[in-house]
Amino acid sequence: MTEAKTILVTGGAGFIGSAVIRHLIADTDASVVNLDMLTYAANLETLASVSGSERYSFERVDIRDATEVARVFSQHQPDAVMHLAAESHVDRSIDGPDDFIQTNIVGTYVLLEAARAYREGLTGGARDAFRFHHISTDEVFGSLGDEGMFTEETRYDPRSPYSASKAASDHLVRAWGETYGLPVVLSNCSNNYGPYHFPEKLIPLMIIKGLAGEALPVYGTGENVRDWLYVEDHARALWLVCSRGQVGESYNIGGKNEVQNVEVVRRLCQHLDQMTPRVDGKPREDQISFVTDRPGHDFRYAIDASKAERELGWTPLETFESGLEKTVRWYLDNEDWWRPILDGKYAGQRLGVGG
Ligand code: NAD
Ligand code: TDX
Repeated sequence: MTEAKTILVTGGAGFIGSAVIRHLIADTDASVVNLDMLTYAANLETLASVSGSERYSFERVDIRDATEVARVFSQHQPDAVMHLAAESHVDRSIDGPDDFIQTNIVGTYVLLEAARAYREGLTGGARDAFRFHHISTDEVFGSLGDEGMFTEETRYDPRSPYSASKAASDHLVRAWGETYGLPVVLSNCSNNYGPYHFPEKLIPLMIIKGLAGEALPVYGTGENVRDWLYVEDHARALWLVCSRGQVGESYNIGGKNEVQNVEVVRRLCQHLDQMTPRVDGKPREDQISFVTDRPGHDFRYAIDASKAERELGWTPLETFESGLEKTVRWYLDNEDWWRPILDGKYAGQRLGVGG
């Protein structure tokens, strides 16, 4: 798909979608249509650096609204869809799975049907070049023990309402590829971190609580392992998957940064202590508090990204050390971005303890 000109990005007002849009506007000549219904997780200020571009437009639309989604396809005539819109927080899926089923499964179905109908109306090169790229997670593969890594061949084994809904949407996307010939590509990525991350997720929550002198709630023993990837490295990978990936294929994306949760929190504390020491001079590690575990807490994720490296020439540029330091610095410098979230949408309370 070398001729792609207009990219329909769903969920572009979220954490990863906004990084994709900033990358597309800054580093390619593509035009971007951002389709987002603006849930609690969205923030249009995240797009301030690109919203003035004539190559950017915004549509406030729910992906479950078939009429509106069809209108957006017809009006903007996209060459590709990068589908990121989703409910994304595992803890919220434990407290209330319904939105996850509706948006992640039904919404993806609505989008697939709209893409199929729209592509039927295209001719020649445009029809062949059209792509539907589904952005998914490594959580669809389940939980690893101490050894091994997820590859593209790993059997699906989702264990939370969130990961089950993402697995279902992956299956729908593949089915639309096989059955209707929709040119689909998929990617499954590990944990992202970086600027503009909603403070319900581990890293931004610990930075903000660390600054406030509050307890840092580490679930269970803190020995669970996540494989961290800087969000801008993911955004570059996603554009490579969309523009160069083979139709029908999926690509695992990961940062080769496996770290235990408690170690992530310790490193964040050390960065904060260096950049802005506590008034009493004590280390923020003292604030770490081990709390009741997440129900069904996956033990370990680790991604083998060699296919994306080999076939797409992608490699992460950020190390975990440099990325974490940049991230802490960003939260220190951008309180005007996250403070209103704490005051309105989410105040940092524990989520997902289950019934
Ligand atoms: P996010 O929660 O920050 O953003 C999601 C965006 O989708 C928000 O802007 C929200 O308004 C929008 N949205 C939600 N429901 C919608 C609907 N019904 N219609 C239209 N828009 C809707 O999520 P994120 O962390 O940026 O994740 C983006 C995608 O990447 C998701 O599909 C997620 O599953 C996947 N993913 C995330 C990670 C991660 O570490 N965050 C890792 C791998 C994959
Ligand atoms: O307060 C906390 N304490 C804690 O110990 C929080 C919020 C989390 N945790 C643990 C749970 C996980 O083991 O930290 C780890 C990371 O938690 P999250 O930030 O909630 O991410 P995770 O559940 O791993 O899922 C993320 O990565 C994969 C994204 O939210 C998903 O959208 C993505 O698919």
